[in-house]
Amino acid sequence: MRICFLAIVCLFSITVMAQPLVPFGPHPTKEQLQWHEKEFYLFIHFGPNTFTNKEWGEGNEDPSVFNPTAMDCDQWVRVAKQAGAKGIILTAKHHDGFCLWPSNFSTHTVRESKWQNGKGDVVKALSDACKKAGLEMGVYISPWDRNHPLYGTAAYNDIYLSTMKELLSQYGKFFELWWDGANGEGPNGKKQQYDFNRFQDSAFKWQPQLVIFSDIGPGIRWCGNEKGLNNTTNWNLLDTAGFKRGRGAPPTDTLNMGNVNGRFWIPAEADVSIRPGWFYHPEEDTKVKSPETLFNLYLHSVGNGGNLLLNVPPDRTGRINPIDSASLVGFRKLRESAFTTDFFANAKLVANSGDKISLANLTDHNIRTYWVSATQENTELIVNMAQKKLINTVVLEEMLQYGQRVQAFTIEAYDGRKYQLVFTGTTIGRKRIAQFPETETGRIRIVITHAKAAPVLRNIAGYWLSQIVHRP
Ligand code: FUL
Repeated sequence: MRICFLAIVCLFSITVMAQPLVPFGPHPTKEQLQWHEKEFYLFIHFGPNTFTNKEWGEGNEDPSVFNPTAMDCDQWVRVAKQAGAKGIILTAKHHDGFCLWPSNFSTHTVRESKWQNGKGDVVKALSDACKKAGLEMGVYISPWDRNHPLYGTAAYNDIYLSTMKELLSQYGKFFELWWDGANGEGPNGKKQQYDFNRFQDSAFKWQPQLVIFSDIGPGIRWCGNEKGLNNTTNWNLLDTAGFKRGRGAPPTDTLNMGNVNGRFWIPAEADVSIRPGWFYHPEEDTKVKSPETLFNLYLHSVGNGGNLLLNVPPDRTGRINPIDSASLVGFRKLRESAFTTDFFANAKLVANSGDKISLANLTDHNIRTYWVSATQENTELIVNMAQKKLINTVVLEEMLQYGQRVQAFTIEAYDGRKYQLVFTGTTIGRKRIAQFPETETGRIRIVITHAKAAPVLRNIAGYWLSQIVHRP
């Protein structure tokens, strides 16, 4: 009888212990997870505005103005790769309605331009260049169209669908589809009632793997500003009920922070231009953001758990200007040198809960391995470094497959007698780059004070960065 009771107890505890780890709350799709790993990719604004020096073309520009003299999409791709960007998103159609491919549903396209005697196709050239180089591509297709004669009528929704179909069925797979919220008047002075439900269903029918960007996703959300700044509190979750794209969008601070208990996994993408404008303007050649400014934006976007979409507009030759590419290369160098020497690499880790063996997963820089705490509140991780180090940065990463769990954490540095608080943070998400005044220490304590469920972390790392984040 007693043996039988013991056997039941054993069986019960084995079953409890073997409980598989399950996601807590909303969690990313396979495509969203791949998107999270991209961190940083380029945006390309290119079209008649490049030649007319405008930001928002009227839609009545003569298509012959579009005439790059040395168009070279391979160069764009080379620059992107040199910068360490993981993809390129092209404005296939901006608000002026000009199509960078010879669309059958518009008379305002590359076909009507002088470029390559009307035989050119920028979308094809870029998609060929990306495929050759193994870089992913996305498209921006502006719903607002200041050229199309049917804009402002129900028939335009069919036109938009047809143009989208051309793009999504002729150039291979795109990783992201970008829907801008702008909705102004068309040539007949009317605004359009966009049929986004149909647009969305059709886009997924043509390319099910797409991650769709807009104010309310469904794949990813606008971060609420065009300065490249994600919030330090950044939930990958958003409530979309009652909201629309454009004017009916959630408030910008909600877009920036997400909703702590949001119903859907819709992470933030921070878009910003390397120049003041989105399109190339020669007078802005002196205003290209420096490598340091770009690195600072990286800390504010990727370092706050989102992605960075950095616009680099080709100039009138059809190439990325050398000033911009030099800055991008400098930006890459800063990222690489900042995160080369991880002080936690050979550290001895001690936790107040959870499995001891898998603690090593936290410092192996492997995104597939992770560590699970056994407690929901006050998870303590002590990092005993091999030597004392001057440190000012700790990078933390959650295992997003299991949902976003961490709500608050602190970082303390041991001064030989006691722990001194150096950082207080809220969310972690995909990556949190926590920076604090430099301190010399051999021991760091990370305490996850609040979490929605037992924290699941995949990586922790410690660095000394010569550049400290500052609010731009
Ligand atoms: C905005 C647009 O109106 C700008 O022209 C640009 O394309 C930017 C990325 O989105 O809302």
